[in-house]
Amino acid sequence: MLYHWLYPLSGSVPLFNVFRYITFRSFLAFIVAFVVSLLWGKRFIALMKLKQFGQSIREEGPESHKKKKGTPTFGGVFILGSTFLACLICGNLFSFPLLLTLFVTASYFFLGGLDDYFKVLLKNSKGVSARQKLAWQFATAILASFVMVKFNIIDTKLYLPFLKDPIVDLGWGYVAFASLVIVGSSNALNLTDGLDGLAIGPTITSAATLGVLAYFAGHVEFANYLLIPHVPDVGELLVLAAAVIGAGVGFLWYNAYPAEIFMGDVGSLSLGGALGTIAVLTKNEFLFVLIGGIFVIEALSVILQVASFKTRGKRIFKMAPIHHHYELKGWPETKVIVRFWIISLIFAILALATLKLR
Ligand code: 57M
Repeated sequence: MLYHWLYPLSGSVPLFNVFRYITFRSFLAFIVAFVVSLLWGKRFIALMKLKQFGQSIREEGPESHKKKKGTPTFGGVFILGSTFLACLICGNLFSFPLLLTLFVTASYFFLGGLDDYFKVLLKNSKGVSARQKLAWQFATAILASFVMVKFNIIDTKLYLPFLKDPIVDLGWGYVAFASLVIVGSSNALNLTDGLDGLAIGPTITSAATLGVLAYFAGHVEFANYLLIPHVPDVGELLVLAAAVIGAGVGFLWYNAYPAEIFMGDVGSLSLGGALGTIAVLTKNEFLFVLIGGIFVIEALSVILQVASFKTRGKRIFKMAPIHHHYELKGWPETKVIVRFWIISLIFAILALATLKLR
């Protein structure tokens, strides 16, 4: 809104010219989201405690998790609330990439919120069924991807890291591919969200990396120089990424071990959806496997564990997702968390390094 209100006045007030710059508005979005998330978080936790909206803990899980019973959840409400507010204040609301990413995020926010509502408030442990969740996730992702292709917001070609030319043009098939990336990202982040701060750490590193990539892809000269596809208007996603980082750091203040609040599905499904959509809109679908490497490893551990158990009757890991495996091996929870953060940081640096190797 500041962009829409103040930038047009820059003729008479030259200072307002700064609102033209995505970098300036991103910095502002980070500050707004961080401060709102930090201040709102404190009150939100107190409210959740008062209402006794706490997490129930599965019996079959690691012993160390039993003491987490009753920890307030729904933290995603103030993460995403602060993110949306920061985008509203600092973003260019005429940017289609920004609007589409906010659409997917809001839709998954609603889905996750409904699931948490059933699980926590109605004490229905199953929440929304897996099938219903997938149907909603795919419907949203297909609609968003269709709009991207139909209105030529992005092309339908696939680009691999290290190669400057696309490998194949999927045509309308790209809608299915993009939807898989978005839904996969949402669910992988959800699986990662099982230890204090474990999901928000890699969310912050991934958002930072994707934000930088969005800025480059949206800038015609940088894109040409780096030999990456140029996507008009996509630079605005740096504002969203910065808002996610700010809100995420504010949330981490409370979610750091020992957590005072969990983000809930309302947070994990929507943040995963947001990252997946940014990866698609910046044409980094494959590089996202590296950027969000922690999410990929967590999801793969579940797929392998379930496949192995079904076909051979044996487990590969002591428990999946893989963070439980390390917990059961005796690593303290904080060691697993910080080591996973370190790995996600290394993945982010490696991903950015690929920019110069084309
Ligand atoms: C949700 N959520 C946590 C919190 C958070 C297919 C199967 C692998 C699915 C998987 C699953 O359901 N994963 C998705 C993971 C839960 O956290 C809540 O859920 C939200 C995220 N959706 O925000 O509201 C628990 O995680 C812990 N937690 C923290 N700190 C945090 O900041 O400590 C969460 C956030 C919380 C808290 O204990 O209660 C969850 O795990 O439920 N299922 C599993 O993860 C289960 N694994 C399993 O069944 N493995 C089998 C399969 C693969 C064959 C195996 O390996 O043999 C385990 N989950 C748990 N205990 N909790 C089983 C044991």
